[in-house]
Amino acid sequence: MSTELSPADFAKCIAARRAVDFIEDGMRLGLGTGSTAAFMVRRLGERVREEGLKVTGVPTSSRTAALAREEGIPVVTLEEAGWLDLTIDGADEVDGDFQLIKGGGGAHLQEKIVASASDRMIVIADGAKDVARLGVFPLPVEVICFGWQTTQKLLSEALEGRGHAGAAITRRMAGETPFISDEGNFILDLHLGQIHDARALSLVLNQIPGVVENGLFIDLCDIVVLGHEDGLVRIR
Ligand code: ABF
Repeated sequence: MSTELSPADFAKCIAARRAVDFIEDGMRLGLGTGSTAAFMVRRLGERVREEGLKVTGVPTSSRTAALAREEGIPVVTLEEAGWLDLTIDGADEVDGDFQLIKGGGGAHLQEKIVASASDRMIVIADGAKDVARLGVFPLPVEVICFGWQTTQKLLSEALEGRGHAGAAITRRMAGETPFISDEGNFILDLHLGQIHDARALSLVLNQIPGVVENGLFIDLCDIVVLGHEDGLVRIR
């Protein structure tokens, strides 16, 4: 496994595979999006095939749904599952209070809904995602397309009032065209540098007209599984 992977992917892979050990027979699972979550889905597929593990999975994106089906994992909708025992997902940053920045993969809206519908959430990541303070990674905010430039202006004004005057806000692109989320919305990335009060900022952002959801995950993550390039996996 470690021969063909880059050091960072190896770290992601060992974290993802270790997290799958938390999965028990009969669980209803939230399946995250991103490269780390993809390692998790593949390992889960191995357990389903080799151990006959009985689980159902609710994917957080169309990409994850396709991978889960490819791995032979029974896929259901969140409505069909009703409630989930466990969500396992990646992150872009995790701090010492288990607060997260997510959404680098453009799926934080579905990911936050699925995580909120779960008894527990495990975040899997390579050690580089473990930070003292959130904010170096640009904070994704999903906004509806209608009036997005007005929303961008209102976001900028709100950030000015929170000590982020002049912070860049960029519309995420997919090549030459704007990135469109699975729900048909735009993603604006907020380049904040560091976030002093993630909980308060999250509340402020979601009050702005046109904002659907932001990538700050507060009080959702229960366990962090971090993989390191030396092969060590740390769980907290
Ligand atoms: C998804 O995975 C996103 O919310 C998060 O931004 C991303 C992390 O991607 P990767 O695992 O590829 O680093 O959960």
